Amino acid sequence: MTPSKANILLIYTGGTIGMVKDFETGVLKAFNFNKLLKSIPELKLLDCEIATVSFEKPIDSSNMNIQEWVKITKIIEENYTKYDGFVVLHGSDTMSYSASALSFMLENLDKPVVFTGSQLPIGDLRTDAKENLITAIQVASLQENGKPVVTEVCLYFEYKLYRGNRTTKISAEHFNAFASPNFPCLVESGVNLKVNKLELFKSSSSKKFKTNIVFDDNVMVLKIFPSISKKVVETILSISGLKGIVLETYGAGNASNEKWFIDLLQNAIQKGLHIINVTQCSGGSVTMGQYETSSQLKQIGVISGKDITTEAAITKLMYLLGQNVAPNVFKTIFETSLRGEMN
Ligand code: ASN
Repeated sequence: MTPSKANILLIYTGGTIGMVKDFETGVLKAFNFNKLLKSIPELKLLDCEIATVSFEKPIDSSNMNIQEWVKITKIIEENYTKYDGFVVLHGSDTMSYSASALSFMLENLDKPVVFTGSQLPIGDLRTDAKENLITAIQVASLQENGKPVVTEVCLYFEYKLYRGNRTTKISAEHFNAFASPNFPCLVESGVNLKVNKLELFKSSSSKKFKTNIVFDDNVMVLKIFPSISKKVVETILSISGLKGIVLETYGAGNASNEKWFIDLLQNAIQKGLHIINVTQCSGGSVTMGQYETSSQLKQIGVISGKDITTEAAITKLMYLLGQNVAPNVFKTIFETSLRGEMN
């Protein structure tokens, strides 16, 4: 018996991939999906069935937010049993945030969800869109013994498939626009597709796929810098309704150990604010207690983000707050890898 062709659902949310230049202003704006598909006759040559669905109003990914993530999640949920894999066309600017958010919204995935996009519009002569889109579809179609090979939320860009919640956008110029500094790539596209099987995420196969669409936006990212003032930190920590902060610190999770700074953080934690320590470095991990400048952070109950990206940390925070995780276990759960987002 010949194996049946994979059924792929292509979800178009917007982004440069489908943009065209406005005649009058010269700015790039999201465009109609059907026109976009006509620009890629190669899609017909792929060995899979492709169905498409588009956001009614495609957006530049700078306008992404929780409501739009829920829209993508609902599309996947409603079509989950009908398709073998999903490819999400998305702007590159916030693609790492969306891939991270979706990794938490989609639980016990047993099918691939591959985000991709491009740096140049699909109609551009030198576009990177075609390779990204075609290979993303091929990756989503990969099957072994009738089962999808990839069963997680990923991001495909410029010959590499990454775990989505490990990525970060590193270039506004190069086609190679993403990096996954703390986790190896899952698939490399050369003459063949080389799958790094050992690194693929395996969710518990006995558990049923479900979605978590309640996210809490009472969060923020605070990047510290030498000379950050007491007034600024005090004002931020007293924002009404704020429930969690991703604190971007130096190196292995270090920050000033001036008394006013530690006192402000301690006070906020005692009042119930969750503070996550992530590093400003593009690679490596937070290790609180390695230096004197991080020992107090550990003592006052700051949560270690370990080697998580800021994108994954802020979306995980929104997710866990949305789940109403009890304060006494919040730290333990945050410090546990839920979708392979940290080591
Ligand atoms: N501004 C675009 C977006 O994120 C950038 C891109 O897709 N390359 O929607």
